[in-house]
Amino acid sequence: MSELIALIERNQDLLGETAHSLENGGFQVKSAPDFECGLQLFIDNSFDLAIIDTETGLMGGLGFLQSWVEEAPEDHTPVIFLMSDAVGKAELDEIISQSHFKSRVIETLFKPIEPDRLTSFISTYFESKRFVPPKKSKVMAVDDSPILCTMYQCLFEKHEFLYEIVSDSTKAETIAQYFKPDLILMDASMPDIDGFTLTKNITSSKELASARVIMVTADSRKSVILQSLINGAVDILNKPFDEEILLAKMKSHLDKKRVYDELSGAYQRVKATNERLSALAATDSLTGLYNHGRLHEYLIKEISKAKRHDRSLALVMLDVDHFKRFNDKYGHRCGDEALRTLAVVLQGALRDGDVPARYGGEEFCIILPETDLEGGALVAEKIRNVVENTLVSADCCDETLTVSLGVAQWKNGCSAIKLIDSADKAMYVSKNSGRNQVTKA
Ligand code: GH3
Ligand code: MG
Ligand code: MG
Repeated sequence: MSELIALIERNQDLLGETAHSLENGGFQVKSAPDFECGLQLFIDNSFDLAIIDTETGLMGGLGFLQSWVEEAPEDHTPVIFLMSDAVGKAELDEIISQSHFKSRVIETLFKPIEPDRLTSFISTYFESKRFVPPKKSKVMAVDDSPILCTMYQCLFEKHEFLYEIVSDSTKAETIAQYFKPDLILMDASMPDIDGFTLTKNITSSKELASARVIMVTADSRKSVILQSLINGAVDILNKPFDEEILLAKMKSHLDKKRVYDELSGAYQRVKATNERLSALAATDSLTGLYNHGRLHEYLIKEISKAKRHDRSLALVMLDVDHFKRFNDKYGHRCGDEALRTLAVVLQGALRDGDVPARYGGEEFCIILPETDLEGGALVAEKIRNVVENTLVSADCCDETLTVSLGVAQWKNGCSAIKLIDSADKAMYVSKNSGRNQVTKA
């Protein structure tokens, strides 16, 4: 997502050219020609950066920022001031350094300003904010030999790794759990617990599954190599080893680990976004209930379950009575609030497993698994009664609404569409018979 920039500039030409240049640079821009409109922009949006013209007198832009700081002290939008050269930079810096907002002002630029240079300055600013220095690699060595431990320590210090050196194999697992190494140099043969068992235990824990283990062993037999790999090591190094080769192996595996971490982080982010999107796609934004599309999917599944297990299934269709009149009287905002309240009432009146959905407009649908026509009619009557006695929106009115309902029971061979259709027809019978009632199909 591109950054959103506020641009408050009285000079119309500069405003237009700067906005155009910023948009070409990939930013989103919202602009205002004066401080009054600017304040409204700040109230309505959350900006990543604000460019504010101080205009002729110094206090214009600074005064504006001061009032915004008082209005929204929690907002920390960084600011670039645009200055005419009427006031010296030293004087301006002095005033800013004494202000409450000094930490937010990242730059003051003097006119004439070339829009494209300003855009490139801002691009560099955001790039530097996005830059995260690569983190130091964490390495761990497990070895009962004091000589090797000392040698590892010198090597890790020299190459600035974050490290842990463990000579007692019984402590290795615990230390690995809290240190979370990227790479482990594991001695194969140790008293108490051998390197194979440790490797297996460590790499089979979820948190350390991606840690790279290099088995260090004096035994070069094929069986040892196989045992190392089977237990989760990614490489083997034979003792005595050359320090350069050890370092080359370490770097190669640490590089691979870094790429793996980046990819798996990106995968997790994409997965989380997809989950959010599919939840959004399945729910109605006003009420949070399942939407029309999801209702159909769900109903088809419930019908096949009812068929498979020879169970009953009922469907209730509900339409708010005279809702147009309500909207006309109290306005759509209050109407929306009433629909939200109705959704809450529905959820409260239903048992686990019953699924309410917004069919569309002021029409709702409820799937009632393991419920027959009589049971469905009882649920519908309960809802009718609760709605009739519930204030729909304490904020805008002290009215209650009523609803008309139709109930249908699924029968073998009946499709989802047919079932909805028969509940709908029953609901219209309720409408035509005076509303605020339940009709069975
Ligand atoms: P009836 O008793 O015959 O159902 O009358 P009604 O006025 O409820 O029915 P009609 O179909 O004439 O009008 C439905 C109204 O519902 C009109 C429409 O503006 C309103 N409506 C539909 N969706 C929404 C919504 O999301 N928010 C609000 N506030 N109103 C909505
Ligand atoms: Mg209606
Ligand atoms: Mg309707």
